[in-house]
Amino acid sequence: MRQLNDKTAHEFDHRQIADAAVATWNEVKNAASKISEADTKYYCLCMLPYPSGRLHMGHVRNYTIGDVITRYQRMNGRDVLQPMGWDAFGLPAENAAIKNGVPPAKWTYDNIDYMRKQLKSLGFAIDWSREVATCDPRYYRWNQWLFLRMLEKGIAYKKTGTVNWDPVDQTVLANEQVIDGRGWRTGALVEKREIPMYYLGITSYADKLLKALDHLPGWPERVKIMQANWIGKSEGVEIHFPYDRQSIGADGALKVFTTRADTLLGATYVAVAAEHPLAEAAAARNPQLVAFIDECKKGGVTEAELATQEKKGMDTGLFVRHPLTDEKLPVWIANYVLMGYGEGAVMAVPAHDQRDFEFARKHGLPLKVVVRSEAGDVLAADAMREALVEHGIIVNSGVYDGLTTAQAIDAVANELKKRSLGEKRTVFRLRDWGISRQRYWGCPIPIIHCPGCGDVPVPDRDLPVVLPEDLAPDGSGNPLVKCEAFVNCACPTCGKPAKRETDTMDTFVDSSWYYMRYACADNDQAMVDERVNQWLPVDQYIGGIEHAILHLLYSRFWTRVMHDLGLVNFEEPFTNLLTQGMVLNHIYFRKGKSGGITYFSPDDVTPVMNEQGQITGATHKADGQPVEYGGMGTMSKSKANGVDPQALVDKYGADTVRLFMMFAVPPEQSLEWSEAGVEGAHRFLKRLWKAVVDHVQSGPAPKLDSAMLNDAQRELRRQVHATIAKVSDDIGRRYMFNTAVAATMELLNAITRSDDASPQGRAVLQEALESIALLLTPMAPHTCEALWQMLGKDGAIVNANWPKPDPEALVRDTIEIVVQVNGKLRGRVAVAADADRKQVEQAALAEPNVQRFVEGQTIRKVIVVPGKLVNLVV
Ligand code: ANZ
Ligand code: ZN
Repeated sequence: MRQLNDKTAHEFDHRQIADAAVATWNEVKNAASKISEADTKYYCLCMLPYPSGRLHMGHVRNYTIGDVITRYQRMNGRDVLQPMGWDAFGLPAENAAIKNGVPPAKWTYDNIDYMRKQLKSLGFAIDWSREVATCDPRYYRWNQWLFLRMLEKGIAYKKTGTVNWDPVDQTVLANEQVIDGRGWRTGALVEKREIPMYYLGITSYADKLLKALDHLPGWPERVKIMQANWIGKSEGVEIHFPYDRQSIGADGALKVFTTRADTLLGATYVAVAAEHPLAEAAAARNPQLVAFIDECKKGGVTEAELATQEKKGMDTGLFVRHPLTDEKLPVWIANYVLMGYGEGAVMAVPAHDQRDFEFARKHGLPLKVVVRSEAGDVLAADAMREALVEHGIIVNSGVYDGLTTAQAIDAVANELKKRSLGEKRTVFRLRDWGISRQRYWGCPIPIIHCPGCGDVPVPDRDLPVVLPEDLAPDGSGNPLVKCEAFVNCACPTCGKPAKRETDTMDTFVDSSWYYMRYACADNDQAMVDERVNQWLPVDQYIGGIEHAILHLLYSRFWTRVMHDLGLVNFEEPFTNLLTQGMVLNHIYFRKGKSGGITYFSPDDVTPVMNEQGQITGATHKADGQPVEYGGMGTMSKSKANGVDPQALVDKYGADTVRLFMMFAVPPEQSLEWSEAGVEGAHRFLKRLWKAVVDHVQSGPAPKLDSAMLNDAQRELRRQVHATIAKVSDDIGRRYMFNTAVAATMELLNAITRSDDASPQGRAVLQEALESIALLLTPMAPHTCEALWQMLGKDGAIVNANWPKPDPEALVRDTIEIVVQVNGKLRGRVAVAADADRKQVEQAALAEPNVQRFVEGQTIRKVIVVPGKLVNLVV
């Protein structure tokens, strides 16, 4: 055990305290994770950081929450695993390389070294022996291996996909590199390009992923809703519109998907996506259409862009036939129809669909009203100012008139089925997961392109396909393409010269299973082993809400694939999920003459407040000129309102920072940064420190004898045990770390108020201070380690047992309760004044005379009059 020196024993010197605590923890191997019996394991996982260079406050908050839970569970006797790793591939490393010429590998590994040190300085009980970096070939080898297994099963496949193309830099851009439709570096208008890419068939798991959400009670409701919406299950009808032979010149039918088959008789045209085969067929005969289709293909590919763009369209001159009336309907190309959803074609019902309505009005297409609202009249098409989209009663539709929307959908679907022109169908909004990225700093896709054999999977024995680490991108595309040593290889099948795939995998692949690898990080023979089944699923996962959809959905999918391949025995990776809130700070800015905005750090301005103490503006410290106040917002570099955790750790020590984070608000809420709050946390630790120093100065306390306590001593002891009960519940069950800290603060107030130097007074105080130290260990472990030593305790506090409330100490006062059996007085019992029904009932049944009267009988009813009597009816 590392001893504190004399000086430390009197002053609260956070550096010395931390050094001594860390030395102690290293000796007792506090963070080591070993599984003994499966039923005591507890896997506490925080989302792994991207090694951007320095920790930010969001990391500190995330990892402090994880560490509090970890330490609490360990003190409660669980075999805890808390690992850490690095989500180390990705674009920022390439951007840094473009800026400084440093290869992404060096930049990344340097950052990892620095951030690892930072994490260690925060005192997290991380088992570093399991560290994983996703850019390490020993890790990504298994991405490649599983990709090949998916390829064998047909879960991974190749098809053409659309990417953003920067025509000036001649490179593919990630979505986040497209700003207002232009390349981030060149400002050139971005084009869409079709290139071959690899996809993972997540859509074939869509239904399972959706249904299983109902069996994740430990997940926040809003995350489950976001996932369900993303999966986007839609039940509707597929309808076939036979081709008009004369105009199209071929047999066949245009398929559409609709959720409103009840409006079929209101369809006045059909619309297809620009990429639809019918659009292409029409364009072959009409150069104007070619130009229009090209125009549609320009612009971004994100959904937000598609939703907001102007509704453009063009008539193809082709017709299809209405499946029920045989009427001729024109085929239009419309930019609001997505190729990737349903059939890439819609039956347009302008009277009842808003997009169709806007489109029809713009292009002079007719409206047919076929639904009226339940209470209302049939609307006149010409007078309509927007579509009537609500469900209602069918009109102007012959045999379907008078049916409700739901009834008509069924009737129309039946009729279409009879005619073989359609049937009910379920479609998902979820798309297959395109994993090809035309980027250097990622996991190589293990495929070799051979002129003779085609696309040949790299044989397992040749894995990993190692990414050369000495390349530095310069902005003009993927440097792998120019790296002959990487590209040129022999075909594994025929041995002739061939070329390696230069696309790398989406970094979401890396984060889809890293949490499994921690359990078996040292296995260089297999992706996973039995230890994964022992530790997993993760008992508590903690991370930001920004990962609510993609990361969690991909991880759930990846886990199911591994389950179906027989690699793991669980289907869902994360049993409980906690999404912590953001860390916010004040935003200050000035608008420039040309409209540009300059942000200022809160450190560089003096706020101006109104009478209510609210900030209304500020002045800049340097020039004294006014600065505008933008309210509270997420800490970010772009808003200049970040606070560097390192500066705070250096100034106040890790425990202060940890304690402030936990004390300010419950973990799911956003946390408003407050320097005053940090100082408050610091003062509290100093007060606690002083209370212990004062106490131990009079030598060891005598042994506590609860029978000897006076009223005041009993009351303080009661508060100690009530605090133990509350903090245990707050940390262990409710995750209300803020009220847990508040309860220990109140207890410290009670301690400092009592000034009892009698032997039993000091004994109670000793117990109280030991308890506070134990209860605060999860939040402020360094300080509590020192306090434990000062209080004369053996062993490391981080390995001590979590305290249990003494029920006897909790009894506030006893009162006498009358016990009746069938209304007759049979005894009196003493119970705690605050005893609940159950306790009162139990005390009554334990009374010997009462027992004689109820013996051998079933108690049919128990009537409790609180504070007065119990009547047992037999
Ligand atoms: C006719 C209709 C009439 C529609 C009506 C709606 C209202 P959800 O619920 O999201 O699944 N749709 C189908 N495929 C499309 C595509 N590829 N691109 C754009 N829109 C498409 O939406 C299903 C509805 O979205 C379908 O029902 C179709 O329009 C449209 F009064 O068909 B509806
Ligand atoms: Zn070959």
